[in-house]
Amino acid sequence: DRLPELLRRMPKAELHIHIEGSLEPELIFALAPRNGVKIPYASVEDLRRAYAFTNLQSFLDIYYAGASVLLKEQDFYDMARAYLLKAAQDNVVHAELFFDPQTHTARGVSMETVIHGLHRACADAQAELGISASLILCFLRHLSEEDAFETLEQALPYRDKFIGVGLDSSEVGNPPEKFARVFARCRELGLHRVAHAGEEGPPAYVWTALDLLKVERIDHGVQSGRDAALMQRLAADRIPLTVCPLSNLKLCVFPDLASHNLRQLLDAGLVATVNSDDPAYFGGYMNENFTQTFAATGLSSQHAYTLARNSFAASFIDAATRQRLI
Ligand code: ES4
Ligand code: ZN
Repeated sequence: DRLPELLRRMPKAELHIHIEGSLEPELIFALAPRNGVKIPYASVEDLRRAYAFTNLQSFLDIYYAGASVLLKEQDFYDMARAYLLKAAQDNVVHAELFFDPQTHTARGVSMETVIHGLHRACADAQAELGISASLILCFLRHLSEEDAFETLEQALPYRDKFIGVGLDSSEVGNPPEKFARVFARCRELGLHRVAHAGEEGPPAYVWTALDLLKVERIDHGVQSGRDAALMQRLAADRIPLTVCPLSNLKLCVFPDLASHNLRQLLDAGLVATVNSDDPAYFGGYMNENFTQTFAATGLSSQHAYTLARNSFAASFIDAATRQRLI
C-alpha cells in the first residue's frame, strides 16, 4: 500500500497551526532556565504525562502555562524555526501560522518582540527552506472585545508583518458576535479573517462567524455536520474548513479517529483541509495527521489529491500564484 507514501510526499499547505502549540516539551525545558522561569514539572517526561486532555479547556490551561517560558525575540524565533523545519520535512510548502499575542503581552512581553521574532523565522524559512510562511494574529475569545481592540491597536505598527486575524481559545460561552465590531474594523483594514467555530461549540457559532464576522474560513467547523442547511451554505459559498483530526481526537471531540467526519465533509463537497493545530500537544505534525486519519477512516488517493488541492485553494497565497497551484 503506497498511500502513506503519497500522503507524506505530496506538496501541501498548512492553514491551522498555533505556533505556541508547536512548543515541544524539550524546548520548554531549554527556555525555562535561559529565562529564569520556573515550571511546575520535574522533567520532559513529567510534563508530557500531563498531556492527557478531556476537552478544549483542559488543554488550554496547560498550553498557556507552556507559553510562559517565551520572553525574548529569539525564543519566538526558535519556536517558529523548529516548526518550519518540521513542516518542510512534511512537504508543507506554505504555512499560515496563528499566534496569540495576548498570551505574551499580558506577561509584559512587547508586541514588537513577539512579531519580530516570528516574522524573522518566516523570512529565513522562505530564504533557507523554500517554504512560504505568513502570520495570522488571533484574538483570545475568553477576553473582552475591548482587549481585542487594544491588541489590534498595538499590532498596527507591524501591519505589514501579518496577513489576517483569527479568533481562538475557549469557544463555548464566547460566541463570535462578541467580536463583531473588532472584526468589522479588521475588514476595513484589509486584513483576512478566520475564526474557530464549531470545534466544541454549536453550528449556530459557525453561522454567526460567517454572517457577523464575515470570515473567509472556518477553523475546525466539524460540528457543521449536525446542520444540513449549514452544510449546504458552506458548500455553495466554498467556505473552507481547516480540520484538525488528531486535535479532535485528543480533545475528545470524536471518540476515535474512525468516527471522525472528515470523509462526510469531503463527500458533501466542502473545501475541507487537514491541519495539525497544536502538534506538540496532540501527538503529530501534518503527515501524522494525514497518515493516521487515512488509515482509520479509509480515505482514498482521490481524497488525498482533493485535500492537497483544497489546502492551496483555501490559502491566502496571492490570487495569481494560488490559481497556478490548484
Ligand atoms: C486551540 Cl484546539 C484550539 N482551539 C481553540 N483555541 C486554541 N488555541 C490553541 N489551540
Ligand atoms: Zn486551533
